[in-house]
Amino acid sequence: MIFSKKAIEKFYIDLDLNVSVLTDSEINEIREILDKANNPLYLFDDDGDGVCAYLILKKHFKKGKGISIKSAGALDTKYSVYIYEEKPDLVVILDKAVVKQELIDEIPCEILYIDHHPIQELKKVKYYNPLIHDKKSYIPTSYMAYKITNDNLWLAIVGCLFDYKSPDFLNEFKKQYPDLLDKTHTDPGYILFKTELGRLIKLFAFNMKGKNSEVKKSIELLENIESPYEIINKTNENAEYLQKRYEKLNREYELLLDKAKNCINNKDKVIVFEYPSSKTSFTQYLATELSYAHQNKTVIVAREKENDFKLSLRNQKKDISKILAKALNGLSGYGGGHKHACGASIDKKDYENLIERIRKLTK
Ligand SMILES: [Mn+2]
Repeated sequence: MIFSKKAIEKFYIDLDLNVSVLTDSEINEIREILDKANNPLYLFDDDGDGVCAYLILKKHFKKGKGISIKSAGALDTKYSVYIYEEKPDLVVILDKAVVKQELIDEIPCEILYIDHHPIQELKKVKYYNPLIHDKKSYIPTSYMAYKITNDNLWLAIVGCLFDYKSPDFLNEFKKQYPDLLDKTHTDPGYILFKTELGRLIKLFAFNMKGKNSEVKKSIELLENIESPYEIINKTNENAEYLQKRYEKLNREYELLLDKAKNCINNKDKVIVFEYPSSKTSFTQYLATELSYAHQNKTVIVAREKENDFKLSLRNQKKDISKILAKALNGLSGYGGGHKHACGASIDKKDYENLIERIRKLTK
């Protein structure tokens, strides 16, 4: 039997409706804790999903402060300084793949950890992860933030699509913002790389990059943006600043993308692209874009950093997280993530070996 494209898309959307997110009691518990807090400190992953999850919660509960944490590496005691400075009565960790018990042990207040990376065993944390209920689920953190608040649908859309997920409320978004997304589009890759909405998502993601002081300013400005049109139509100074920063970083990104495209060998099933640490890190976004354009290939983007390479790996068809775990066995490195998108760090001495192993395992 041959299914029409529409029927297939509908099937996937229906499937989405059945995934378990968090339970109602978990959602209520989070709401109660956030209602009660006076000065929550949010520590969020500095990608599109992390920042949107933060913005959704901050805008709804209207209190506390947010600090973006670099994606590469764990949330560890390096970050204790923020706890001492801000003296929060609640810490909310969002979208961080790895959190160290040593940091948790130093935090004197209650901790909420809301995430969708592989499950971690931690003590003294209220931990919310949809994988606990359904290990096949793929629910971005901004999706959960939206379920907690029922506010700022557009931010949830930005966050989910950044994480390559078309959520079940995409149709609701199309109803509310018909000029931002044509109703036929559901493919996250298409929306990300071929539409105006995709450009908005990129603006959020790229504003989390570059100098710390500039990232801080971008976060503050984003907290005061009320609608996507403010940014798209540059209706105020804040929006202009965000657009300017985006455009500057995007020029850098486009150059890198061109370079990467020139490295692609049509016959090779693996794309490997390396770039130096002197440049801004575009590893995640670049890997996703290359993977969308080459859906039958494994994509590895590697950024040189001191003695290591920081990698982003993508494969739209195969379970790259299993392949990565196997390939890392016995090497000086670590990594993990989701089924089709992973990150890793590897000592330079083992880098070539790791790439060779991934080549063999993805054959
Ligand atoms: Mn995420």
